[in-house]
Amino acid sequence: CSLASANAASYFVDRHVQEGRGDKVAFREYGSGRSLTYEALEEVSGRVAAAFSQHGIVPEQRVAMLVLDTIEFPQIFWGAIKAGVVPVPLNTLLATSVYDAILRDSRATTLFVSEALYDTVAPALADNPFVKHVILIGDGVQAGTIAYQTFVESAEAPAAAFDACPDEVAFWLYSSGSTGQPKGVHHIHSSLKATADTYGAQVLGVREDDVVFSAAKFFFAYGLGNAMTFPMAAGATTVLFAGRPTPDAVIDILNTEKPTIFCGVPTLYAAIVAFMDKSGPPAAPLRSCISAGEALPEDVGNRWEKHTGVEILDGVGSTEMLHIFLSNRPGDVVYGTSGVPVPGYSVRLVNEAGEDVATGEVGELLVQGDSAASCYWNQRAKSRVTFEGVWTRTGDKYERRADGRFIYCGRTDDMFKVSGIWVSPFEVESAIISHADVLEAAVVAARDDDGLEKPKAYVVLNAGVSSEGIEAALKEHVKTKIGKWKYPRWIACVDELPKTATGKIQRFKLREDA
Ligand code: 3SK
Repeated sequence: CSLASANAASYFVDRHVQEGRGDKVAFREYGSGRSLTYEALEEVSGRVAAAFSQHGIVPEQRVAMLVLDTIEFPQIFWGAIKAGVVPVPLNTLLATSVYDAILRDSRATTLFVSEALYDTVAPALADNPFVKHVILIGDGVQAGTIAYQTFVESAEAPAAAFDACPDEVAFWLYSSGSTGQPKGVHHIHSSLKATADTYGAQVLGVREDDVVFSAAKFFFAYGLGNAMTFPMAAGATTVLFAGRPTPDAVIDILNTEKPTIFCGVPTLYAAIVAFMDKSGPPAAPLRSCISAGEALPEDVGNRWEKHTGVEILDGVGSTEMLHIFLSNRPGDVVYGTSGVPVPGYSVRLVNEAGEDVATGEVGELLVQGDSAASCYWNQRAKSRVTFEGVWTRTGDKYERRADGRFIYCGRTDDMFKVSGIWVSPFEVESAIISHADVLEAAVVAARDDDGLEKPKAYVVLNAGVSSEGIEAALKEHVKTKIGKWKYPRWIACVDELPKTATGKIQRFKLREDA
């Protein structure tokens, strides 16, 4: 299986120059004026690949990337892949102790770090036995580090792509850990094209003339597909933003960069909708908007579409499957559902005995497709229960409706029974969010005086709304919307909900408190 063309960088990067698309801008940064053409990316990624061998960093070694969404990210990511070195993009919002754990777990020999993130990771480097090279991206200087520019210039000429096998590990991602336990997920060279050919081309339909902006960052599998591999597969352009995607920042990017495709997560869509209620929609030529990370509340989808005139394709994916495998389709969106399987993927819903459940019943979602990860690094027990032959367990509970659409019911660990009937926290949250005074909600099980489980809600109210009388109003609202036994017996108004960096609510933290 020794084919240079199986190296993912040959397809995503070098092919564009061979096909005469070298002058096209692949990436441009919002706010800085910096950009990168496909030809420049081919050249610099080749130099990065050569610089690895210059520094004794050899194929299969891991290089950690604590890198913001700037043009250096694709240079390093593809440079590593070209060299057969394994890039490990890291969530840029973690704490020092988590970087310490991940750097040790991955045994990365090299760390690329954006200057702004250096102080957070530096204490984790002090007694790390594996990291030999720290490469600093930015204008500053730090003792013991190599400036990125110096690293790139150490290469005399760009290197050609390493002869990779399609099944060979190309990169790792650490799962965002909604349970608090990051795991190194192994992805192979062919998986990148597998997601671009399926969801990227056949659902999102990215075209060469598209300009894509993803509020989800590169380090998240969702952002990596949205902003890197899908636009690059089509020869399109991506707008990069290194900062925090607040509603006003996103609206400004939509107004000034004029993307045709916008990729967000439900929390952000909810906040932008509240923002647009006051200041109106942006003037962007959007033709497609997508959402993932968690299920999009129906009300948020409807309000976004009312403001912008563009539907949101809500879908579900996972770090293990690399991107979205269930999705609504353009022109056939039903808010409140996750749509239907993406071409190239098949799904099953199973009960605890592993038997397929009937239409209308809740089961755990299993998925099959070519982009599945090969394993979790050094976690055999977890790998065996997640990757069962051709099927990957998602840990999500779903119901398949008679029309074939899938309805999210919560994580397997989050579901609970009230009076013997399953309650999906997500369904209760959706009902609460549909109240005009509520921005966000999270529901977990708490025990009443009899030791029985009942829903407890944590609620973030819209700006300026008083919490007086809200408890009774929300209880009544939920009762009428979804059924009497599902209403939250307790309601706590909070300023914000605990979330992973990618926007998933960390219900395990709320359960500890409940
Ligand atoms: O959580 C999701 O829905 C998701 C989607 C695409 C890629 C990765 C993830 C985790």
